[in-house]
Amino acid sequence: MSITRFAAAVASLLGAATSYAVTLNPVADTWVQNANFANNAADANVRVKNQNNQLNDRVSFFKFEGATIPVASDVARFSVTISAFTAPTNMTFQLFGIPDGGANEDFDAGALTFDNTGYTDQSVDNNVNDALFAGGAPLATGQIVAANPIGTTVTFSSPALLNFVTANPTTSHLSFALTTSTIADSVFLSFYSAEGATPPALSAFEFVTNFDGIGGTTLNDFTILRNHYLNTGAVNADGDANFDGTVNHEDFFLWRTAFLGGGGSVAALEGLSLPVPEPASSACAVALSVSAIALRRRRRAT
Ligand SMILES: [Ca+2]
Ligand SMILES: [Ca+2]
Ligand SMILES: [Ca+2]
Ligand SMILES: [Ca+2]
Repeated sequence: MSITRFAAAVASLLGAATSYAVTLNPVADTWVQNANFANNAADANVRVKNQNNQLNDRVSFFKFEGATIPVASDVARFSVTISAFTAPTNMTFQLFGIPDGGANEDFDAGALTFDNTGYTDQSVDNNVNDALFAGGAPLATGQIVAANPIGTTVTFSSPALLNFVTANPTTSHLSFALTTSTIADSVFLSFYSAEGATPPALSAFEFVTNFDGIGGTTLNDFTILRNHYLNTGAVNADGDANFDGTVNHEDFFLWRTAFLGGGGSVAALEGLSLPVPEPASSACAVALSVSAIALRRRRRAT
């Protein structure tokens, strides 16, 4: 084995998990408002709004440098965090992708206005012309409810978003428009901008079930997952295969798929069990390791 190949093999065994997950913040963002020509590029917030009289209609724009997005990603997520929410109401948001080479894909946040974005349109019900965006429809939608406090994060994730993100040429920006389809005259909603306390984030990653970075996906990785099962604030090394911060049944399913796909035996699953803390989640856990839980119940019954 050459030194280069040996080094690559060692790197592979060490399993640098961070190379599978990339989280980006915008290189630029801003919000535009109908009948308002203020420059909002340096605002610590971005805003969306949809009014009956159209005057305060607001749409936000985000630009990312996407060159480091893993092309084999399994999931892509876009998230924004509420920074202000008065006269709150239940709201639905639409995340649109600006096509490669489309108008203002490389927008100048300091110059963007409602009149010159190329996409904003007060005559349609969601303030943007859907047909001009990638795929002619929202890549993903997100919701908040009136009770959501400041600090609530809204996450957008869908196959269309994943496709948009992974198909982006590395020479091209990843740019988005965020609008709301909810018409509400008095609501005042802001999300933190790139200049704010909790910036918008675009993440893309491959599932990683080799939690210890050693020897592929093995029973040792299951032990790690079990030891952190139902923990929040978790990282991949704790068993969080899908990078959502929680170790749960979804991560177990991913581990199981990878374990069996890598030649692990079904028989090896027989003796495994996971904590079952509450009835609501036990249905999932039972589905994961039926035999193990059935055995435990039988033992308890005797
Ligand atoms: Ca900004
Ligand atoms: Ca692009
Ligand atoms: Ca491993
Ligand atoms: Ca997880």
